[in-house]
Amino acid sequence: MKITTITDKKVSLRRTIDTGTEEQRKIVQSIITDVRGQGDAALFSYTEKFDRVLLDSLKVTEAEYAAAYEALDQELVDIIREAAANIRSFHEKQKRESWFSYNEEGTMLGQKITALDAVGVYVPGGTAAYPSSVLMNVIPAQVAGVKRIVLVSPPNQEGTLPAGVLVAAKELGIEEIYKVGGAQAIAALAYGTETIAAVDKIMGPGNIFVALAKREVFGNVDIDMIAGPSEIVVLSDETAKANEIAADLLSQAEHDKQASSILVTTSMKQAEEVKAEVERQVETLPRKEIAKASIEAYGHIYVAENLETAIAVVNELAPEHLEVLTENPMASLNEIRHAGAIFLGRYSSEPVGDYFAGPNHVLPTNGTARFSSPLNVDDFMKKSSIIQYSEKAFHNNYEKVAKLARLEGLEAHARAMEERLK
Ligand code: HSO
Ligand code: ZN
Repeated sequence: MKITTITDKKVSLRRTIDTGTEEQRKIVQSIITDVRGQGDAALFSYTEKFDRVLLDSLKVTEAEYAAAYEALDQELVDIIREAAANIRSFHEKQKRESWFSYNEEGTMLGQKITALDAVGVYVPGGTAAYPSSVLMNVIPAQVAGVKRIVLVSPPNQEGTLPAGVLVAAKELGIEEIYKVGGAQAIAALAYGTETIAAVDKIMGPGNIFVALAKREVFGNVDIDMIAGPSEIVVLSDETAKANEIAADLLSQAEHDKQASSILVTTSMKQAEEVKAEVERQVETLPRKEIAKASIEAYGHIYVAENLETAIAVVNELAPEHLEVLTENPMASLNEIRHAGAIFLGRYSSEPVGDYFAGPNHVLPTNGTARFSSPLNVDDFMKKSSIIQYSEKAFHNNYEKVAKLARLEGLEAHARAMEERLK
């Protein structure tokens, strides 16, 4: 890990989003065209081509669910239930109500809040098929009141999905789950096929083809953020323990070779200890190939001259996850402006948030915490404005409206007002 000393508060450390190559975009466009033209047939043939399995049905069968429960310890099922309850209760607090307000002229204005009708959640394949991400994407949708929630995920070589994903889905009462991944799954969700009816919004992370497909169908349907590789920044002073910092940095480094794990500290002594600890601990990890590559390419330690400068660096990075391991974490909260999730103190190790505490683990990456928020209930709801003018309000105001209309040269607008005086 490189160690850099920072004395200037104006550092420039932004990451940018991978927008894919021209060739990748072309592939994605032709997959989408095929799915729109051929429906299910295209899904089966792309699944055979990319996932190397020929399915006879896209739907998960009851036998597959039964086998999934068989494969998981009851203790784990109970832990999934407890995590789900924590996540649900956190998101229940976010739920907003419609509101209506009356003025003395008898006019009523308001906002009617309505859940989306149907959403699709993409669950990536391989080792990134996380049951926790099923919980994090589905529960806020359920709290919002979304009636139809569809899961899609690429099948493994046996033509099924990981047990943890199936159990998490079943625990949440998901009824539609399809074995299809990649750009073809996104196209199916956006445009519909014989088996998969189209949805209104597509959630969930995926590889570059999934991300490009989401961009491509955006507008026809809504999408969530385009998630980048996981990021963690630890902000510390000399009171934090190097071994704990190193372990937390590695927790995100193991996600992805492109993940970024950064320490911003006020102590050079600690910086050197953390560097040594990361090098020691990484060797003991099952996913050391990934973690090492990530640390090598994107791991960094910044030593700031004081806490103020350190916080400026953190705000510049605008990380997905920020751990504050200083003597008084709460005292810095006010100055921290940009981070997806902020973990205060040594007992709030990042994985607590990934799995269990309740806040969402779908968070803004790539510095987008400057302008966006964790996945939340609002992402599954939309608003309609309500306008009910009274006769009195109309008579007091129609002329003003007509004048504004004529200022814009829109005579029919003005006459619509005046028609009511006849
Ligand atoms: N840290 C990841 C989420 C995750 N971690 C899932 C473990 N499983 C992105 O926030
Ligand atoms: Zn994680």
